[in-house]
Amino acid sequence: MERSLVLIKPDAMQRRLAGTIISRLEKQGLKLVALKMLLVDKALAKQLYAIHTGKPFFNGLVNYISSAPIIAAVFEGEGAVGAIRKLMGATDPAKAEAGTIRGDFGLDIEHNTVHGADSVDNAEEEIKLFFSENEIS
Ligand code: IDP
Ligand code: MG
Repeated sequence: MERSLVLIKPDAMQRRLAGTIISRLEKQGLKLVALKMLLVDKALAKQLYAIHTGKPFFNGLVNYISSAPIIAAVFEGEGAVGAIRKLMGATDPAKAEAGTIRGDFGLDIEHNTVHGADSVDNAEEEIKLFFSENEIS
């Protein structure tokens, strides 16, 4: 059974969208197996987004994700990684289809409401950044 990491980003938390986002994933049959609310520090933000180091938006992205508390969650299901990426929609909300989380709620390419791991390998690494094994059901 596949697992993925989902983050409910500061823009979603501020607009009281946490329940809506969790509900959309649950309605697709994904099972919540871990959940926590936390303020991401700069070191964790840089690890999460290490692949984007040096890009023009990197510093802004690190500051944004560590600017206010977020929810980190692990969802489990068949093909969970791909299923969640599909439910999230394109990175840029302006290009995300209606009915996707980013298409419906994203503000702009940075403040795009949710994070979801983009591969099974990255999901495993990202889950380890936020959860220890005994925090996952
Ligand atoms: P993803 O979240 O859809 O996987 P990535 O390309 O991995 O997209 O980018 C990670 C995050 O960095 C995005 O979700 C978004 O918050 C931010 N981001 C991506 N591209 C830009 C940009 O061009 N300007 C500002 N922020 C960006
Ligand atoms: Mg990505």
